[in-house]
Amino acid sequence: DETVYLKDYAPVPVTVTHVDLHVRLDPRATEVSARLTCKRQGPGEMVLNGEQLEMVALRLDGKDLPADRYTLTDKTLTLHDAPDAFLLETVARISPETNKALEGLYMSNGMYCTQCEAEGFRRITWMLDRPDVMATYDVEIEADLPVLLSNGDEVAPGKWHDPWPKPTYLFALVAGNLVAASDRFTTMEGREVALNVWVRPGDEGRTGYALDALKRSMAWDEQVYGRAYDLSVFNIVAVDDFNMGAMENKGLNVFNSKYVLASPETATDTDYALIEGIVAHEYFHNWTGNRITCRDWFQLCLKEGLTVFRDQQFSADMRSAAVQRIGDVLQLRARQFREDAGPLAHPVRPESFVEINNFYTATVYEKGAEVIGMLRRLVGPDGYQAGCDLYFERHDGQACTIEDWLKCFEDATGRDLSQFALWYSQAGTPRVTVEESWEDGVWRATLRQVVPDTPGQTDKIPMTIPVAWGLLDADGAELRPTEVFELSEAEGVIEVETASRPVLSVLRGFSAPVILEHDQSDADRLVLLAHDTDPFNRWEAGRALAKARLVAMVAEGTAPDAPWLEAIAKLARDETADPAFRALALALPSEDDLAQTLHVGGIVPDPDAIHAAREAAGLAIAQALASDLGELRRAMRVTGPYDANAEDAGKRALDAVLLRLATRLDGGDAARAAYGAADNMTDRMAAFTCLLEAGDPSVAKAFEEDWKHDRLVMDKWFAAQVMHSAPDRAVGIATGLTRRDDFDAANPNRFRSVIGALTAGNPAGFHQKDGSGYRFLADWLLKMDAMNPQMAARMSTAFDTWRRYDADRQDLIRAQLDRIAGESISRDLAEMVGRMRG
Ligand code: BAL
Ligand code: ZN
Repeated sequence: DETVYLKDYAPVPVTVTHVDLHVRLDPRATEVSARLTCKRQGPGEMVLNGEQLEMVALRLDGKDLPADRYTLTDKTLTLHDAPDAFLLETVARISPETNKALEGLYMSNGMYCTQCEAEGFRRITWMLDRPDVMATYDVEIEADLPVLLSNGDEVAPGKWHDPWPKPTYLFALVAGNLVAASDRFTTMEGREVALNVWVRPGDEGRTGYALDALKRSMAWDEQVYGRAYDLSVFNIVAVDDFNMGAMENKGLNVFNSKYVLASPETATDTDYALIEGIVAHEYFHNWTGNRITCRDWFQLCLKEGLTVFRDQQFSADMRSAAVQRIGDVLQLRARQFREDAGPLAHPVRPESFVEINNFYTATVYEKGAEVIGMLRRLVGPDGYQAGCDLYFERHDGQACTIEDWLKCFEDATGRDLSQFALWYSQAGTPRVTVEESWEDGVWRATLRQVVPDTPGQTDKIPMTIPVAWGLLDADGAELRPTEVFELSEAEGVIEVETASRPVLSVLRGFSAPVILEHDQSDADRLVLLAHDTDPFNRWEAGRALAKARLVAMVAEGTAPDAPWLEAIAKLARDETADPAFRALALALPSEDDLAQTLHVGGIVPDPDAIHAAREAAGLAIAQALASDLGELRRAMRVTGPYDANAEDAGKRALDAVLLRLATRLDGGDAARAAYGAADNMTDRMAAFTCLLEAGDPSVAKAFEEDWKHDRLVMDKWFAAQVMHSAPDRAVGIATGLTRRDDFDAANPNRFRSVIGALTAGNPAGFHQKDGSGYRFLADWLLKMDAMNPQMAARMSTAFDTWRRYDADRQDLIRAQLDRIAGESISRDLAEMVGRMRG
């Protein structure tokens, strides 16, 4: 059994305090010489990790180590009778060119780069590859290449010194023919920092936004968290082949080029917003993750949940806080609620794993961030700041646990957080039901919570749930401003004396990651949609109304009703509301969201019926707004050159929604005009996807002609055709795309742009009842697993909702899961498939 358990944690008997690396780069025969300064801190053998390494030399204190003093396997190097203090020298040979797993040292488009989180360093050299071993580093890189980068400060060409002790997972090395866009930043402590964004020659013109986002992130972390940068240089490198979005290596962040490179011609507003958020996220890790790191991988949320929360705060400050919050909640529900409701549910801090790469999940990241948000609400902004200050002061330079984090808030505020800590250990999305009554001048809301069973966890204990609420009167005037009710038992009651029946606005700002069951009337929801002072709940009321309609359309075959359509049309025309907000309010709940809602309501979701209902609702909204579409779109016209700012982006977002409605009525005339007139990728993609939906075959050809030279834009082209095709054609289109010469499955972005676009972007296409979507995915998972197990394992989660569907679909999915399990597959994929089969 390869399962690792949190309860088994023990510190290492012999640690490493300094690492001296000499790396001589070669595509097939890179030589890594390591000198580790080792120190005993307890009894036991020293077991170093090392995988896919060829041993060239092994010396202890300068002498070759006799064979009886060590044991070497394909995973470990064990030293017998190691002394109290010694220097361990190893020389390893590795082959970066053939490394398609993109873990450890590999090559991407002729450049060398590394990815060490979580356990990639062991593919570079023998080392204690775990986060509680923190060492300083000296690195020397030898290669006939112009740019040689590693962590820390450059002390001579190709020689780097990192004075800040760090775990192996934060190590990085980059070498290649790169050029930098550069700038400077002076920290509040007066430190001069050189900032560089390294890209391939030709891409320099697309670095400005990332560089600007970096400077804003540095200033924000000083202002809001009092955290300054701590080296003389901060490097970002854009890499085309990258499993994740980006990686926070100390002083040398490595990014998927998709999240660095942007120009108005090639990137959309969404890309710009993601670049801003991810640049900030990786930068913020310098304190939450790097200076204070995790004791073990079970504590991953200590750095990830907190850093996601911090990047969400940053984006809210840079843009519209309301729009940011709605976007964050949409993501949370789409990915984390889905995960929490199925066979892959796990606590924010898991208690066991087989392959840690399988736990870089929406639960650890996004629910982890929600837990921080709840903590901040419970202790208040001042308490939160005091707790964070104490955390940075007390734990700088340490590898910590969730207990360490919470203790800082207990000590800073005097509050007992033992019940709150259940958010880290109990999996599953709590359900909170709200029942209202109004009698004899007293309004009462009874709140009840249930934490559902999840794999391996039953009979859960009530948690501390901060429920923000307020009251409006029937005309929408505010009766009670926002307060926080702490629901800490199975049941709680809020009572207010009021002469008239109030309208409740509950879970304002989505104050807790729970599923709310509140049987509110349409009339009350319409009041909230029009008047709630809490913008999140204004949007939420509209969403609840839309969901109720769509569920009835699917389950009962009803048609959308006039009052709802009128309310939506009114909101679309409401010039006092932010266009970005209106765009979000006009968007219908996703097909996957509806499938989950039906499933929870005891109705087996039919993906085709859901798709058809959404189409019908879209058409009805288009008809309700028909006479206004032209004028509304004209009002959204942005003048002047493209700017990625939130205000302009909001106008373009609303215009795109309106164009999609217009396309339902005119068969693509407006979209064709918009495509021709577009001077930026946001408008161009909006028109392109409308034309794909309208079934215009010429547009894909034209787009390809214009952009075939650009890998990132072509990723959009691949994905759009799959996502915006009719469901019964989606698998065929995806299959055709994978047969093209420019479909390179080894490139994660390209792989996701076809396979991920089908599974996540065209649910009715993926769930075709002949099982062709399931077969297509399984075929690709098996192919991908042989190259890049991490990627295959992540993509396999598309199967995790299989229990929602009808018996035929369940059988078809199970057959594919059984087929995969029967093959010789990686530990990564085996763990995922095993959990999904249950
Ligand atoms: N640490 C992996 C990438 C990220 O979360 O920043
Ligand atoms: Zn992170």
